[in-house]
Amino acid sequence: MALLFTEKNTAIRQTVFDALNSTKITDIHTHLYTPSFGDILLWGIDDLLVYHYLVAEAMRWLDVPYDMFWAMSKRDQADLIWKALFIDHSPISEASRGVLTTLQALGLDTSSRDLDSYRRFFAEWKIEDYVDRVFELANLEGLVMTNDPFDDLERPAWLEFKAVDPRFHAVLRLDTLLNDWPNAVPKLNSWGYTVDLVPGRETYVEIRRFLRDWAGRINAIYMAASLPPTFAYPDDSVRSDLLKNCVFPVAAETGLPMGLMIGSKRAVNPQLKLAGDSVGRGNIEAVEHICQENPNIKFLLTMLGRENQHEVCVAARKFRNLHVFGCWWYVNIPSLIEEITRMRVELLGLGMTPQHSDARVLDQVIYKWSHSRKIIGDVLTEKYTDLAATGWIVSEAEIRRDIAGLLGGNFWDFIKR
Ligand code: RAT
Ligand code: ZN
Repeated sequence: MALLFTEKNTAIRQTVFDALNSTKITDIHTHLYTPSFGDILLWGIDDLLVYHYLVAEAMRWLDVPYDMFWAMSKRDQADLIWKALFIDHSPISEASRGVLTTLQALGLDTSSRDLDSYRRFFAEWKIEDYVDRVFELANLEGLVMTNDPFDDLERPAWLEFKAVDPRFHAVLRLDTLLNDWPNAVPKLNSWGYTVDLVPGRETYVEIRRFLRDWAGRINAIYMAASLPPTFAYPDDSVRSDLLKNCVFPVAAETGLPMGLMIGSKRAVNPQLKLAGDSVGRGNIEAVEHICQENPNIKFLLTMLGRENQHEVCVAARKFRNLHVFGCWWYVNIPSLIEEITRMRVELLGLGMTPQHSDARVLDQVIYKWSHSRKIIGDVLTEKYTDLAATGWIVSEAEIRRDIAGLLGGNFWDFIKR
């Protein structure tokens, strides 16, 4: 029979970490691509170094003009960032430490600081083998991509029907459609969907057809959009109109959940490109309204503002069609992952998905998961220890069950519900 925990935090800790380390993860939101899509799947030391989280940090030390930086080769940019963030200063930010955690896990000597030797290491790998190695090191079972049909780099790959690695699940990302309608309209028309700048009945029909077509083509497991802090619903915007008349009806009809990622303030400094987006506090009222109005649709929710995290938990207590996930982007740092995970456990118990990686570079799943696993483990150890103090006996099998839920099982249950 099961192991009993009536005291010792150390025994609990051991069991929690054994379970965490041996449970395969589904990473429910990344920006990675199936290897058959070619160069848009980023990996290796130079891509790790030019990650936009690090670009933003390096730019604070560099005085190179933005244009000049962007005109440089990836390798030269990486050299600059390496010098600014790893050599001239100690790499203690979360994103720079992450590079070192990754290199170390791959067996490289981080004490050598020998960037060229790291480059030689990556040059030896074939991507197909490397994907397997990274999955093994991160203990991933599968991951979820971000797939926007308006992305000119990605769209052709889908239209050519390239084989998708079954570990890579697709998500129909609706950012362009919902956040940039004036630019979406001419493209949709050129693809054979007859839509008007001022949407009406005919446009709704066509957008619903577009959503069904693409959800089917990419075999999407959910739809999603990142939304600004000002996101309101309902309001008199085209976005609300499209959500109400196109996205929600298709979600209801297909059973696909809709992912809401609220709080990204785009291009606060456009010269930083991808690194130039910021954060703002979002409105939980919009989420409450949406969940209330659409009890037959499932919603995934993550919010970017630290200030929103408490009300997110409370909202999830009110709506069982709402699944909270991940510590997104600027809250994906150890101090806040700990705070948010503890808060979620206290308010929602195990009914959520505590983390996703948001990896843009394949290798990042190694550090993002190793750092998060440690924090999730610390929080769970504390909570099971508190439980033991009440006299409740938790078995090892139950701890494993709970952790399997947190690392992907709850997400799949929600998707399939
Ligand atoms: O975390 C990131 O890399 C951001 O740039 C965004 O992509 C964000 O995660 C998003 O999904 O919009
Ligand atoms: Zn993302």
